[in-house]
Amino acid sequence: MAVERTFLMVKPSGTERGLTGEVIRRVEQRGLKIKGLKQVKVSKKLAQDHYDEHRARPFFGELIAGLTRSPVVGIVVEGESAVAVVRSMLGTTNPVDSAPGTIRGDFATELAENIAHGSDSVKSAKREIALWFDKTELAK
Ligand SMILES: Nc1nc2c(ncn2[C@@H]2O[C@H](COP(=O)(O)OP(=O)(O)O)[C@@H](O)[C@H]2O)c(=O)[nH]1
Ligand SMILES: [Mg+2]
Repeated sequence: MAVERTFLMVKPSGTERGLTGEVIRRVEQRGLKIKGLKQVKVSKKLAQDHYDEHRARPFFGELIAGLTRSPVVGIVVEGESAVAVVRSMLGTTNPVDSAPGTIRGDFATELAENIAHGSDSVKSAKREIALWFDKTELAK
C-alpha cells in the first residue's frame, strides 16, 4: 500500500457529452485528491506520444483522430493505490463488459468512445504526468 499519483483524462468522448464534472465528482467522492487539472487542445504529436505503446496497432490512426477531435481534460489524481483505484473506477477497456457503477459501465457502450483514460501502472503514470503537465502546474 502506498500513496500514488495517476493520470486521469476525460477523453473527447467524455468532454463532448459534458461528463467532465461527473468524472471529477466521482474522484472527489472517492476521497482522492486532485493535484493537477487542465483542459488541453491535443496536438497530433502529444496524442501519438501518449498512446506510444499502441503505435503498431491497426486502430492507431483512429485512436489519434479520436483523441485530437475535441479538447480533453487532464487530471493528476493522488491517493492510496490511486493507479488501481482509478482503473477500477473506469471499468474494463471495452464498455460492453464494464460493470454498472463504473464510469465506462455507466456512460458508454463503444470501445473507441469509452469516456476516460487512466494510467495502467505507476511507471506509466510517471511518464504520462510528465508528458501532460509541467511540474509548476502541479500542487504539492
Ligand atoms: N477503435 C479501437 N479502439 C481501441 C481498440 N482497443 C482499444 N481501443 C481504444 O484505445 C484505448 C487504449 O487502449 P488500452 O490502453 O488497451 O485500454 P485502456 O488502458 O483501458 O484505455 C482504449 O481506451 C480504447 O478507447 C480497438 O480494437 N479498436
Ligand atoms: Mg491503456
